[in-house]
Amino acid sequence: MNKKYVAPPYRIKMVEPIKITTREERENYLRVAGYNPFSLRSEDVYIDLLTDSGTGAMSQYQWAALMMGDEAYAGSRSFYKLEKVVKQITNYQYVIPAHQGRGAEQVVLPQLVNKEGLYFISNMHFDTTRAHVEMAGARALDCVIDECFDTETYHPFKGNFDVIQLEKIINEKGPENIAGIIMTITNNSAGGQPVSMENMKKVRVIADKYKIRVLIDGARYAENSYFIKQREKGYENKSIEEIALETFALADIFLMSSKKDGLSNIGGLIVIKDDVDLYNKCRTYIVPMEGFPTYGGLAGRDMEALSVGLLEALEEDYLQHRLDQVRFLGDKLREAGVPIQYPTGGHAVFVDCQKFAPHIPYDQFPAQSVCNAVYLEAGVRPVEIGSFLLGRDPDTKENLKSPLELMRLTIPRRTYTYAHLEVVADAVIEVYKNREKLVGLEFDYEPPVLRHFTARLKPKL
Ligand code: PM9
Repeated sequence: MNKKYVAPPYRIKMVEPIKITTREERENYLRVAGYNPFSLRSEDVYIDLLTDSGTGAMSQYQWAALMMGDEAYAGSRSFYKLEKVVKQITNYQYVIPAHQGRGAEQVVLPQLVNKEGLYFISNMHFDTTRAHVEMAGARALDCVIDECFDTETYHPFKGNFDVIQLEKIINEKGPENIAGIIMTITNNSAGGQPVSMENMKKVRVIADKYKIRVLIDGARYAENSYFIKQREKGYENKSIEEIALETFALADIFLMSSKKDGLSNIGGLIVIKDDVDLYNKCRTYIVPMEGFPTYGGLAGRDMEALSVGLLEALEEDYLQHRLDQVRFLGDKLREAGVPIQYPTGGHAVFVDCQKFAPHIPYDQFPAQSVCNAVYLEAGVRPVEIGSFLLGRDPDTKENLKSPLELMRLTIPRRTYTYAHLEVVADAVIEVYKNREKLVGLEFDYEPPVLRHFTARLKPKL
């Protein structure tokens, strides 16, 4: 193993067998799945890189903690343990659990939309966040720096806000029409790319100037903090905990899918700095949506596992190995000439499919076509992040053209080895060599919301 990539700071105590299938079998599975890897059965997948959400391996300390779960409906001991950890990490006052990230979004976002014609502005909204913004009756605008869309050129913080554009949008729409600024850290949709502390501070200054609240969509805030430590001047000697605290100080609300940097298989968080009115509204609204405010859709044991996982995710040895795994796969692909979002981000390698399959038009979903080919090649399941995911304009109903057509090879936490990632690299490189044979896709069935999860497609011959 190349010394540039550190070995895991853990050893294996339990194994989960995975099945190797033949190409013929995979052709059948994919056809039955409507050419949408979301509809594959996981037992028909050899290496599952669909998502890093809830797919990581828990530590012995988390498994042990599960046994301590207090399953009381109200006032569970496990809730108070979770609350203490979250307050320690964030320095915020109010904590409400939710069953996962979108559970937190469905409770909080409608509270912030009190009239028609409101907007949220983000560096880049994640798809469920965008969906909840729109379902609450507002509109979601993205304003990330241009460098984000230039996949070849190095930039240490491709997730940064374009702060000039941000202020321009606020003035155009009117500050009274901006329901919130959402800092998505890391910026999932364009490569798990980090946002710098300097940039977040500038966003806060603008938000204060126009009296707009700031939300953190922080599913991967620990990875973001590690990038800040590695890449931003002045943070080399700060701990990840210190960087995280400084980050949270810049916002008012923290929404978390804790299936990522919570190192848990399920869970979400609503964390509010000091707005007691908002907290009370969320506490009321969560009851019919998710459950009583001391469990919010989680079992007591889930809250126990999360309390431990949140702290483990801040450990530097763990973060270094995690980001090295992603870099390892990215380096292998780049060395073979495969176009990827460079530098690699926190949780995945994103392959640039506009460059990979330029002969497939955006509305025939080039990245989805590459994902399917990689599955056929080696049983590896990637996911599309492009025009298929983006969906249609809510007003005109036209297919939106994504600025990037990406195949995401998402690395679950503490789950696969460098050897698995070599298999993945070989598969992608093989498909790349035969890329002119790839064909576009068309709909067989298109659901009205978040279509990429359940749509059925067929090759456009
Ligand atoms: N992200 C992901 O794979 C899981 C759903 S799509 C397979 O990247 C951010 C930045 C996310 C995110 C989920 C959510 C929603 C909010 N913000 O999935 O509801 O990356 O826990 O979180 C996924 P939940």
